[in-house]
Amino acid sequence: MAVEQRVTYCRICEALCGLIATVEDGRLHSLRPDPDNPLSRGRACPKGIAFTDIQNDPDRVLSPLRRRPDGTFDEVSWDEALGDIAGRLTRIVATHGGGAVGQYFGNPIAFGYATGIWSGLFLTRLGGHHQYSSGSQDINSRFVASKLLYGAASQVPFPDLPRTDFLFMLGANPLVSHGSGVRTPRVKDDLSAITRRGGRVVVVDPRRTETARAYEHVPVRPDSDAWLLLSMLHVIFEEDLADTAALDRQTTGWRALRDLTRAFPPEQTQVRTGVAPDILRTLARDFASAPAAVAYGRTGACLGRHGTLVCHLLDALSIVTGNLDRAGGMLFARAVVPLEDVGEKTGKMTYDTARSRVGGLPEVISTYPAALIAEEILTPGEGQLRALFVTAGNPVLTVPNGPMLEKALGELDLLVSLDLYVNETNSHADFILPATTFLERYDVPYSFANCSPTVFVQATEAVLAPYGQARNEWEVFDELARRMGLSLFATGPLERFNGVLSWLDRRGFGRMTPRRLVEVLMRIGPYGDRFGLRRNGINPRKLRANPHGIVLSEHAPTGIRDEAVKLPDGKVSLAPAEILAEVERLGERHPDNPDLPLMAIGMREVRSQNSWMHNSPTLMKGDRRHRARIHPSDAAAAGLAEGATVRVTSEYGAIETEVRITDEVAPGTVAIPHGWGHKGGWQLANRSGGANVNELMSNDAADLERLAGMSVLNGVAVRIEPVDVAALPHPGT
Ligand SMILES: Nc1nc2c(c(=O)[nH]1)N[C@H]1C(S)=C(S)[C@@H](COP(=O)(O)OP(=O)(O)OC[C@H]3O[C@@H](n4cnc5c(=O)[nH]c(N)nc54)[C@H](O)[C@@H]3O)O[C@H]1N2
Ligand SMILES: Nc1nc2c(c(=O)[nH]1)N[C@H]1C(S)=C(S)[C@@H](COP(=O)(O)OP(=O)(O)OC[C@H]3O[C@@H](n4cnc5c(=O)[nH]c(N)nc54)[C@H](O)[C@@H]3O)O[C@H]1N2
Ligand code: SF4
Ligand SMILES: [Mo]
Repeated sequence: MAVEQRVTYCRICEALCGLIATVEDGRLHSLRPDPDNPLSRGRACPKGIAFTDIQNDPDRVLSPLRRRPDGTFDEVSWDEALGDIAGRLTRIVATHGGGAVGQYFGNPIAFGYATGIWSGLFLTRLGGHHQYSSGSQDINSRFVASKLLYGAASQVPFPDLPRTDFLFMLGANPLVSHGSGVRTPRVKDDLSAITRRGGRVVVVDPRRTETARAYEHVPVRPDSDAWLLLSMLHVIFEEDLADTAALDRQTTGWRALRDLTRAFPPEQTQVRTGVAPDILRTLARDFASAPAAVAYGRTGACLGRHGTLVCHLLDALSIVTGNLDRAGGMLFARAVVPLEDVGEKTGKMTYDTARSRVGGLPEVISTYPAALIAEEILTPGEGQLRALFVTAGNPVLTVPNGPMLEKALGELDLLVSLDLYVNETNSHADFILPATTFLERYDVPYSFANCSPTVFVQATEAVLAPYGQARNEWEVFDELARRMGLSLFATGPLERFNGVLSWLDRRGFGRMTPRRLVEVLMRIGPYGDRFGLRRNGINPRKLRANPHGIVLSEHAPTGIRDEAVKLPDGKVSLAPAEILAEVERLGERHPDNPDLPLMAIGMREVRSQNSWMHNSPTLMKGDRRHRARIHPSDAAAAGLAEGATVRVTSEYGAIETEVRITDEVAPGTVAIPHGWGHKGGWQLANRSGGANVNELMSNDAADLERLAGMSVLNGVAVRIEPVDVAALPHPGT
């Protein structure tokens, strides 16, 4: 028996922890943390280790599936599947034009560099513009804030955790999520090191989360962060705590921002936020006077009714206190693989260059709100969506109003999915194509991996040959293009990479693959060897020789604002018109609905990954069920006992799930995890019950966050009531 240990890294979440795979005769035996990975140093979370269950899952799709009229699937050959898909697509494009074709790409795409580029090229080559992603349920508001502040949608500034004295964290729970928008595989160590050296970690969150519990918690009412941040800025300006020298040097518009905050003293915003003015004032003063401080937020900041504004104000807090682009503050990312730089330089990281057909919402880096997919399918007329590719996504569970999307998917002329499983979305597909897992492909991280306080790079070869007939996603798009007689590179978006491409051509590199592209970019990038011109630079050979990864610099660079900010004057724009208008709109909040007195927010669980790891026996061990967290007083008022079934009703839908009574949520707040309520090909997941919280969310264009078209998933008005009368508490017991 051939047993081998192979060094690689996990691509489930942004920590990208180092892993060692034990491979026996071509099959994965087990995964363990890599002690020699310089960043994760022998740490991995339960999901990373349990990925063995996914890799070897008997429910995994390992050959192409084609739908039969009765809704079941036949296994077919790749040749047959691709031939059939190419033929059907060709007919759709001939009849309705390329504008009828679209794609949704899910979260796992962000962990590899190849699929996004190739599927994007394919769609653009067809003339399609219906592009959607999980980003509109995740981070697009952050991208838009960056576009407005820095002129660069790809700049997601991150906290310099190893050197900060004050981390102000709003709407993130890294002890569970392991960090997002900042790469910090040993996040617990990084946060505790801050307090150990005398600094502070303050967590603003409606729930007393795992992270809030470990540090200082400031409870806040859901979706009130804009008011809270405006008040913090108010205090900082009012008490002359702003670093005006830095503001003059680095920014424009700071006086307009200051004037704007005048209307938001903490005494007035308390009714929204629930934060006492003295607490807020002290917090603002402490933040401003810390030697180095940084404000950081993630999905809790991004998914409310004013997500873009909140992201903007969070950055403003760091900037106004002179903490931008300096040690211990908020840092710009300099990409090891400058893929997105190419996009920025060639004007491809766009915002609002076009509007959606339905709802008129702006594109964000060429994608539209995924909440609109259902209506784009159902609304007749020019540009109606008729053929959809779903790659590594499960929008029926992760996008608002899954039931409507499910119905709409059935109206498509063609639905093709590339996935590991039959999930709740692609169970409606005409074809499910088996994709490789991350262990079955070469990778080098880019994008968010650059948001790393220590500059680091690691590349990995595939540690396993694809199981069954699984194929790399990019190869599927490459092959479909070939069968349809399309060249992905002749014209279209790869014109952006034209310099690189013609260079490759001249050197006789042959067939263009994503790996070639990425290796060239890495070599010409800021840490690259420039093909021999820079001796210490990295190249593919060095990466192969250092499989645990290479620390390129202990600290991320500072003083790079000129390079990072892409606005014409090179300065950060603190008061763009869009943001000013959004502050104006803060007044026009939905009136409170007395029938829906509670507010639902999301939460993540250590042993879940959105909707797709509930089929792992290891992760589902014990008492794992879907539960809504409800405060004892709300539970009592509704007559709900621990473990009872609760009906949660919003303006848009209702779900039933189990109650978990806990004072970690404040009265009036209900925290419900997403990604449950399974009915796919994953048998254990199906048996685990639970409900799809996104049935409570609105997919109406008018309800989406206006600047980025974000789904509003936090702070959603609901009411609760018992379902099972038998489970009501007995008087006297
Ligand atoms: N209410 C609420 N809803 C939310 C959120 C929330 O906080 N609250 N969070 C949102 C966020 S942040 C996100 S990112 C989205 C996620 O939304 P999605 O990306 O739509 O959903 P996932 O559950 O991540 O599903 C990923 C799919 O990809 C498959 N997969 C896994 N690895 C691979 C691979 O390597 N290749 C291929 N082809 N397939 C693969 C899985 O089997 C699964 O079917 O959910 C969003 N929805
Ligand atoms: N274990 C695990 N890890 C994951 C994932 C997973 O599903 N499971 N998903 C991955 C993905 S796709 C992502 S994008 C990241 C997300 O990474 P994080 O954003 O760090 O993850 P969350 O746990 O959703 O943290 C969001 C926090 O915002 C809070 N919140 C909700 N509403 C509000 C509000 O109105 N105001 C404020 N201030 N806070 C609010 C929630 O209570 C929650 O604690 O996690 C990644 N890591
Ligand atoms: S924290 Fe867990 S899921 Fe995320 S990269 Fe590390 S091992 Fe993988
Ligand atoms: Mo996400």
